[in-house]
Amino acid sequence: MTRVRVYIGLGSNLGQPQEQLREALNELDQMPQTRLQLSSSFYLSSPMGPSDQPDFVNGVAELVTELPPLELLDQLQAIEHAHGRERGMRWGPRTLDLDLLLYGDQVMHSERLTVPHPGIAKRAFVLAPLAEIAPTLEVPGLGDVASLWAASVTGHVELIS
Ligand code: ROI
Repeated sequence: MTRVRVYIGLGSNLGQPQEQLREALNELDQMPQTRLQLSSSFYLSSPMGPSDQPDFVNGVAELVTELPPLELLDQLQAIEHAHGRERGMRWGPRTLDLDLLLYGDQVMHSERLTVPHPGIAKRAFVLAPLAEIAPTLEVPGLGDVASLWAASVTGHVELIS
């Protein structure tokens, strides 16, 4: 099997968000045929979507995996589920969100999965941690991460740890 480098966006604004992210990083490293390579610092970010919810803690992880995209997505959703994630209000608060941002240099669209993640180009809460660990990474069709981060406008993001 080929080994593919993938990037996962982590986010939480319920139930001790930093703990949620720390546990999730361990769980990502324990997925089958997958290793955690790098993780960003954690960032506090103002909520995108309804503003009457707590600020988010966000981070990004770099993994190397042999799992095909949809099997990786299944694993990510199982971890979200184990953290008590309920599919509630659109753009509402959540205990743990794991977004598959990039799967190698692949571009794919299906009912379950769009890669690169459609929000990647604009969201400062994704680009700040991604630029920390992979500034020169090319996002297929969009350019390098550092340039996208410099051009991003949405929301306040600050380093917390
Ligand atoms: N807002 C921020 N700042 N960070 C997130 O991870 C995040 N995730 C979401 C919504 C609710 C859209 N807003 C977010 O799913």
